[in-house]
Amino acid sequence: MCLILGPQGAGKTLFLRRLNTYLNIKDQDLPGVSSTTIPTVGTILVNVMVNKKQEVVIRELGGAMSPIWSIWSSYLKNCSTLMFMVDMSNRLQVAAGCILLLTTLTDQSLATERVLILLNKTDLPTCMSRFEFESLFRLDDILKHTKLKVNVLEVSAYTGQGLGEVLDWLAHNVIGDSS
Ligand SMILES: Nc1nc2c(ncn2[C@@H]2O[C@H](COP(=O)(O)OP(=O)(O)OP(=O)(O)O)[C@@H](O)[C@H]2O)c(=O)[nH]1
Ligand SMILES: [Mg+2]
Repeated sequence: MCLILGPQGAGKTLFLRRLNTYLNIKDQDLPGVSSTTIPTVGTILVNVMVNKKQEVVIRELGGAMSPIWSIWSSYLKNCSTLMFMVDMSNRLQVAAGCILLLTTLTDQSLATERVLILLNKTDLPTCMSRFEFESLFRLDDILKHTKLKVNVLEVSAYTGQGLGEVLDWLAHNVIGDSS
C-alpha cells in the first residue's frame, strides 16, 4: 500500500484523481478532470495504473487528520511507500508542512524507506522554488543522517506537470507490492 500524506488543501485528492486518469488522457497539457474537490474526511483509496500492466493502490490520509497523530501514525506501519505533498504556493503552510514531514520521517512506525516528496501547485505564480524549499527544510542535512531513500519532484495536480515522473517512481518502488 502506498500512502499519501500532507497538510490540508495541499492537493492530494486532485493529484490522485489526475494520476488515476493520466494514462487515458491524450492531451496532457489540459487538466482533463474537474479540479473541484472537497476536504477528505478520514481516508480514501484510489487505484492507479502506473503503466499498462501494473496497478497500485494509494491511500490518502486527509490533512484534517494530521492533528490526530496516533491515527496517522498507525497507517505508517502498513505502508510500503510514502508520498508527502506540500502546497508550494502557501508559504505559511510550507513551513508547517516541513515540521509535519520531519515528524513523519522520524516516526518509529514508518515501515518504508522509500519516500517521495511532492512539491505541488508549481503552476501558481506565488509558488516557492525548489531551492527555497530545500534550504528551508535543510533536506541535504536530513538525508545525511537517515537511511531513507528520499526523492523530490515538482508537480502540478492542475496542469499535470510531473505526473509521468511520479508514475515512473511508483512503478520502480512498488514492485512486489500487491496490497
Ligand atoms: N492551482 C492549483 N490548484 C490545485 C493544485 N492541486 C490542488 N489544487 C486545488 O487545491 C484545493 C485543495 O485540493 P485537494 O486535492 O482537495 O487537497 P487535499 O490535500 O486533498 O486536502 P485534504 O483532503 O483536506 O487534506 C482544490 O481547490 C484544488 O483544486 C495544483 O497543482 N494547482
Ligand atoms: Mg483530500
